[in-house]
Amino acid sequence: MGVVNVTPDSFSDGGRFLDHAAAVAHARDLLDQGADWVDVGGESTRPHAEPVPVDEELRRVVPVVEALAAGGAAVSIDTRKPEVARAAVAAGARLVNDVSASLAPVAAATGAGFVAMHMQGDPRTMQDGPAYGDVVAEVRAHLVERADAARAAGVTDVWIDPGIGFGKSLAHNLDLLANLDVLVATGYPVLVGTSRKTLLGTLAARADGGGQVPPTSDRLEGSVATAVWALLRGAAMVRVHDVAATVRALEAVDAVTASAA
Ligand code: HH2
Repeated sequence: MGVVNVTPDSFSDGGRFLDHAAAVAHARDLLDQGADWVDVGGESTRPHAEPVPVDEELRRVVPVVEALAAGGAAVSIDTRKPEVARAAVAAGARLVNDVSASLAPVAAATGAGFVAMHMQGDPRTMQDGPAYGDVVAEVRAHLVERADAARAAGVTDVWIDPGIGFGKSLAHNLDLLANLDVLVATGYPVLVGTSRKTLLGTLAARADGGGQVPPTSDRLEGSVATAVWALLRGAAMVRVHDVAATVRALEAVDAVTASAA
């Protein structure tokens, strides 16, 4: 799944694809590079982000979804707002990717699929001391409850996502990635997004012997490594900014796996 942020302020590519034509061209590039889905979003959910008014979010995403879906692309809409999810599905999106895990009724009413992602708190405050007893068990329980409710409401295509970086410390993120099999064992397809996130900046600085955390534009190695890790541990899809590099890495790993079989 390739990321298409039609925003001025996304944490890694804010402002680059705010123009509709630039967003559509970028999404087409990601599809050419091997993405199966493009995930279009009009509101940053990075730590401390301020919410975007519904009209502005609609203005950002609907024409982009429409253009891509008209060309046959599998489009998901990354939103927390029912109005935006509804309009995007009407414009051709087939999956509602919801970091608040609250939009199952919209997915059910429109016939779209649904991604329930885990987030502790909300973007404005979620990184102010996130706390869990057992992060893996708590995230699993929350996601299963949301996914079961979505199924019961009539959604047939239901995904779960641990929400890496959404109200989680480095240790929480690593624990979730290390124990992805617990989520995979629920039977719901698992989506994982680590791409360019803070945990990878922290780990890159550690690898460099301490000091400067590299900018989001310089976190490719960790992004690809953790995407490959997630898929090898049973995730069904990864959400990435760098599709070409991820596809190449997977091709190499697939070749080894096929040869070992
Ligand atoms: N991460 C982001 C946004 N949406 N959706 C899912 N299902 N899983 C994720 O991990 C996830 C997500 C954050 O990344 P990005 O869209 O690049 O940044 P921003 O929220 O600043 O636009």
